[in-house]
Amino acid sequence: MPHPEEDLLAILKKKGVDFTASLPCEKIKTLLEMVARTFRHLPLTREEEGVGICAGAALAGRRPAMFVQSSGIGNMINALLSLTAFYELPLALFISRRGFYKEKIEAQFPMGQKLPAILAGAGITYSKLNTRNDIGSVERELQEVFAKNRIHAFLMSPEVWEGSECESIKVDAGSKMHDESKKADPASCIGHPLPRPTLTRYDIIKIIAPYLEGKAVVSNLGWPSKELYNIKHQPSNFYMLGSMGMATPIGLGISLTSSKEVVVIDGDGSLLMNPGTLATAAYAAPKNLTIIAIDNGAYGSTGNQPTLTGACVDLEAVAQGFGFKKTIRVWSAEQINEAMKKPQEGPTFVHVLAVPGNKDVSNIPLNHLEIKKLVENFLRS
Ligand SMILES: Cc1ncc(C[n+]2csc(CCOP(=O)(O)OP(=O)(O)O)c2C)c(N)n1
Repeated sequence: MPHPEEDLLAILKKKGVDFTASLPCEKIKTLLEMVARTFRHLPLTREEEGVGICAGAALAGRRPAMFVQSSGIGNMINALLSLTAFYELPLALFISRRGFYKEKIEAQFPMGQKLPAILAGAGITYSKLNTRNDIGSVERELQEVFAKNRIHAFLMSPEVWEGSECESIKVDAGSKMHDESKKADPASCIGHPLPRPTLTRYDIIKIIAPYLEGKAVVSNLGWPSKELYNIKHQPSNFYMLGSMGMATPIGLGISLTSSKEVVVIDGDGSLLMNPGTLATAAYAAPKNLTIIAIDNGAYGSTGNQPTLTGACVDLEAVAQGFGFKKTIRVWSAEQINEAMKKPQEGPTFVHVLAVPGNKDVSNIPLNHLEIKKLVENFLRS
């Protein structure tokens, strides 16, 4: 019976890996749960910080391993070269390689397909794990990582996990992905405990949909965009298909250069990946920008792994701390309607508390260039 996740973790244990960090990819969600249960594990807000954290752990004598999606390498490359490689520190990178095997999301192609060339260009050695039969090769490479203090990337195809009989535990916000002993006590965190919401992202998009009419809308990658398309498609919707963390920056760019009203539908995980953009938005202060942060406390599009908003972060306080003067927190249909009705001079930050969950809706039948054309036509009209 195939248990590729267990086989991989057995090798990691044998080679003394004792510190792990991850940012989720849907294709390795079972592996991530098992890593978090097996090793000391830190959930990350951005792949790049993991490089720094693992460098610190390596300095203290640990044997670190990171688990990320191929897209995440784009967020890590400078730190990998100017920190880990430069100081000759060990780091094992387990990369869920997308854009390569039975890929349905075209936005995964550019990074996934060019990854070997990017790593080769950066002088980072890599090996390909195409099927579960390749897992055995990890042992030799891991030996080298820790003996010679270097980086090695394992490019793991989704095919490796096909037919796996490893059980996926049900992941809820607050599940085992967080090391409970290290978790902040919510009562000691500003704004926490947050009110208990009942609405899902889909419910919330349904409520705000009438207020989006005729506005430029930038929607976050993954399920949020699919749900928005199914609830209210309009030519002025910019559906992100990749580039996590860029929803608010894109909306900010539009609002600064066009007279249209702009609404960003962002997510907690994505805002935590790139929170500095809230400072830039507060500083630039476009009046026509509304950011709707749907905070379900989870990476909803990759399997509901909890984000830190469920543990210690108050996104409304974050926006205020970065300089937003107009912020509001809402969690019921009445409150959301009220917040959307009020004609506001922005920039406005609407923190909408939600429960995790995706609506089973169809894919967006437009490709990236069609989406771009429609939005360009709208913005330039
Ligand atoms: C750089 C990068 N890292 C990881 C991913 C995988 N990924 C895609 S969507 C997503 C979760 C987004 O979570 P959130 O912003 O909270 O929105 P939700 O899906 O919960 O609405 C992740 C981790 C990615 N696409 N890019």
